[in-house]
Amino acid sequence: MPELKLEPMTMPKPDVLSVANLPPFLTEPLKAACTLHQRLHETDPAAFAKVAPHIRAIAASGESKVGAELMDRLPALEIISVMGVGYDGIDVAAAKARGVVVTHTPGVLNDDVADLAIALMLAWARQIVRADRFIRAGQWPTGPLPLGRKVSGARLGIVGMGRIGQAIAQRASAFGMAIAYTARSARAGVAHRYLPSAAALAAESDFLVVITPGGAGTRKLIDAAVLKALGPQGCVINVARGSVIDEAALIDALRAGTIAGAALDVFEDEPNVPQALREMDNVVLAPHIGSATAQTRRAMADLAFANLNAQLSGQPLHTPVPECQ
Ligand code: 8YV
Repeated sequence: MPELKLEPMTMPKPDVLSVANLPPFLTEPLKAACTLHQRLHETDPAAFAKVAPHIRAIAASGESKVGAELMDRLPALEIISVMGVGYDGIDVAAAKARGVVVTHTPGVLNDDVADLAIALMLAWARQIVRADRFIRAGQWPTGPLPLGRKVSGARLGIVGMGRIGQAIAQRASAFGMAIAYTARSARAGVAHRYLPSAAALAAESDFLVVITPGGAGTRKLIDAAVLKALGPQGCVINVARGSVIDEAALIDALRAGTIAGAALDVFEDEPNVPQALREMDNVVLAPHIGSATAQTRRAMADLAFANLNAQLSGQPLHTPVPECQ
């Protein structure tokens, strides 16, 4: 009688939908542990319709938008794992209503985003980008670069005093800056001066750094009135979300000299940056690189994977968003 050979029983790999352009150090472990469908809902709707009922997890970035319509097509969905601290693009209420947990990656990117806020402030005030262009264009022999602005000892207003806001304050203290902040309420354990509104803070700031979460609660928080309060010597630095600043009002204020300048890492409609901003000399621009170092992106990817893996293997989550705790 021929010997009977039994195939070992293998558990099917869970189906995961990626809704972002995620780095290989996240997609590689995902591919090893799961069947990864890279943006299939956008690239191949027919194929997506077939796998949608089996998808148990979404892998997203801080910029991803995941609404109720997509969730409705995924009846087996258990988790949306965001590789990013911000999750304003995820409809968390809709997720909770469907029993779906949302996780993010707080903590591991504080240093990088705070470093970038300081770098942008210095780049604007000390005209680093302009100085570089000046030399490359062969202008040094024909005249000096106009004088810049002193940062050490200046007044810094921080809009949002969470983990990253505190990391910015810590760095600014080393520059001898006079630090004040605004937030929904004064933060216990933070010694800096609290002001109850962005306008009140702006009125007493040379540099206004915006680092508050995005979403409906902070949309256009920095409006024409706040920019007017900041005044003609003031500079606004945004490392939060484009939605927090009224971009049209910002462009008007920069044009009219209502404020002196801006240093921006985030925009209302990324990756599209208004032509008006791109043409202005008193603006420093960066393409949303707050957490974009190899070390930090890897740490974010590890945490995003750990959360997804924990959910799919029935383990406790590492960093669910506050609403899901
Ligand atoms: C990244 C971010 O742009 O953490 C956030 O909220 O905005 C960023 O760090 C992105 O999420 C990287 O995937």
